[in-house]
Amino acid sequence: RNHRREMECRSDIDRLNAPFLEIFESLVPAEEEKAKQKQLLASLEKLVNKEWPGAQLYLYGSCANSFGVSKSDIDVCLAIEDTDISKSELLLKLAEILESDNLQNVQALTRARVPIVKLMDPATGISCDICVNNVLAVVNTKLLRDYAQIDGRLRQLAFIVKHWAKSRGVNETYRGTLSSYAYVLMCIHFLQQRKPAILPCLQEMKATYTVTVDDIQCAYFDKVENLCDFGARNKESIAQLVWAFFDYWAHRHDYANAVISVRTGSIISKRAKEWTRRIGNDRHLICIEDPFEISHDLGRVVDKFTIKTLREEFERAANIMQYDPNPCVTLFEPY
Ligand code: 3AT
Ligand code: MG
Repeated sequence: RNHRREMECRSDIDRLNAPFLEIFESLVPAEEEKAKQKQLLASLEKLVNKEWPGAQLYLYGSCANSFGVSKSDIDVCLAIEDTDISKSELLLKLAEILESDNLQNVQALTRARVPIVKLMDPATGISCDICVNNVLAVVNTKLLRDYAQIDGRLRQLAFIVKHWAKSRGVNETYRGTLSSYAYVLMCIHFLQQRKPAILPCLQEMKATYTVTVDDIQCAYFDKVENLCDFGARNKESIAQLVWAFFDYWAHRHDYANAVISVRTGSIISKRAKEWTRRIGNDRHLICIEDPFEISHDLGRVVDKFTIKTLREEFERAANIMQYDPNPCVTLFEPY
């Protein structure tokens, strides 16, 4: 069991850099698209302020964490204090306001794990999910964005991994596979573990940013402009990193005992977290600790069937990176 396979990287790996970078570039949203998102946010805020003058709207998720591919939906958080109505009533009221302003497909999902209102703006074609007072998501969005500024290879790797996961159908939490947020954390963890490290562990450094959200202290070093040559000693190319990422999740990760933890910049044991037993629906078959909500395992959506699918997909990807003559095509073939 402890016999880890030591695989050599294929000898022509760097031949794949240019095509991987091309894929990355093709996924990055244009400035024009970002501008449209900002416009939509501003007009939504104006509308909301007619009913709730003190309320503010924040972008979060991939449109704000710098891991968003073009044509993504946008995630918006409505921050509102001291309302005397319940969250469900608030969402229903919000839906009513949006609908009367001619926004399309307006739908309040008050019973979802994270209750939201969905809508589509016909002027820009942008779809949008609005949640209420989900401040932790705004903070984890900032953490991801800050990590992305330290070394450009994180954003390249995460775009390629997300694109792979969407192409292969393993980016669907409602079907038991992982969220985009989980994949980005897997990439950050992986780059923290490279030797020499490509990313530091911001939560282990002296805190320059501190907020308390729902009794959770969120604190980390956020002066990332001072860290922009942190990863410079590591010369690995994007093709090598894509190869090593899939090799890690196919052959090196210890699924039985290990929890990946971006918060500590290391691996911790399932035992230490008491994640060894199944409790309710939480099975802990692949363990990814949330950086702030540390009792939250982002792998808990994965069940005994989907863990198999996931691991087969990691193995497929690792094999392709190792042997396929044309990995930049084969990797993303629809399933
Ligand atoms: P896509 O580009 O939309 O696939 P995303 O990063 O926007 O990627 P989601 O739309 O799934 O991902 O989620 C939006 C944000 O919500 C991302 C993260 O800030 C937060 N989030 C998502 N899932 C969780 C979770 N399980 N725990 C805590 N925060 C989460
Ligand atoms: Mg999103």
